[in-house]
Amino acid sequence: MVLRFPLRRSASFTLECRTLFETPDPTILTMEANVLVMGAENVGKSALTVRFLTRRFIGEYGDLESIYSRSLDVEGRKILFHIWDFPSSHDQADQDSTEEKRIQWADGFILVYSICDRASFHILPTKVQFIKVAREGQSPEKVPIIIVGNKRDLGHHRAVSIEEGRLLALTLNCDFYEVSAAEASHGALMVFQGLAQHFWQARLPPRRGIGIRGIVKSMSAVFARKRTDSF
Ligand SMILES: Nc1nc2c(ncn2[C@@H]2O[C@H](COP(=O)(O)OP(=O)(O)OP(=O)(O)O)[C@@H](O)[C@H]2O)c(=O)[nH]1
Ligand SMILES: [Mg+2]
Repeated sequence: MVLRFPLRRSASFTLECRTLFETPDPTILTMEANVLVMGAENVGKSALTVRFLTRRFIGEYGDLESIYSRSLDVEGRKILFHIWDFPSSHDQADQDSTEEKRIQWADGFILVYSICDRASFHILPTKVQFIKVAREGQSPEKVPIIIVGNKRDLGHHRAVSIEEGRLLALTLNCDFYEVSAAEASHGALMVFQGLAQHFWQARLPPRRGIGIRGIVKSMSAVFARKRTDSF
């Protein structure tokens, strides 16, 4: 089956077979996984994504929507992440069916809030509930959700304590990290390593997922946009 639907700023993408396969070195397993980054406006979804992709913090990210890929070696195993980052304004404008498609595409979810923005924290239970309803029947192990409190460097503006973050994650059966995408890259790395552990434990079965070969925008495109100020 091949499905196509439009992505803002991307032509289309195609459903292809995703596989858990062995590379030429039979001791190294490789897996692919789709990750959806969600959360309120301005919380640092793009900053966190770009940190993981490039280890850099570029400050302003505009309203770019894209799916990026990066592979990560975790304990001798390789995982290829496809990461869908979209602006929160698109989320609000979207119909439920688009949100539903994104959620069905994903194998795992990163829900970002800003520790300086209480409203961005308060929307998380609704988001988690939406995911759980859309993916009903699949155990939490098979649909990992990571809650990330970002902007940890802005402690003087803190509006959500780390204990509240931990408690909410515990209540919703999610993992939890507090990070600063601005300050360092290890927080973003930890988040994706945590997701990788879940995927390996769940051993994603080969199934039809949305492949993105040929349409993934490279990070050089991101920086090209920035250079021309047309971000
Ligand atoms: N101090 C600080 N600023 C951050 C951090 N992460 C992101 N920012 C800033 O917060 C603003 C929003 O970051 P984005 O990554 O664009 O936020 P977003 O969630 O992708 O926003 P939308 O795509 O519009 O929904 C930018 O000015 C970033 O530079 C952080 O960890 N610390
Ligand atoms: Mg963004």
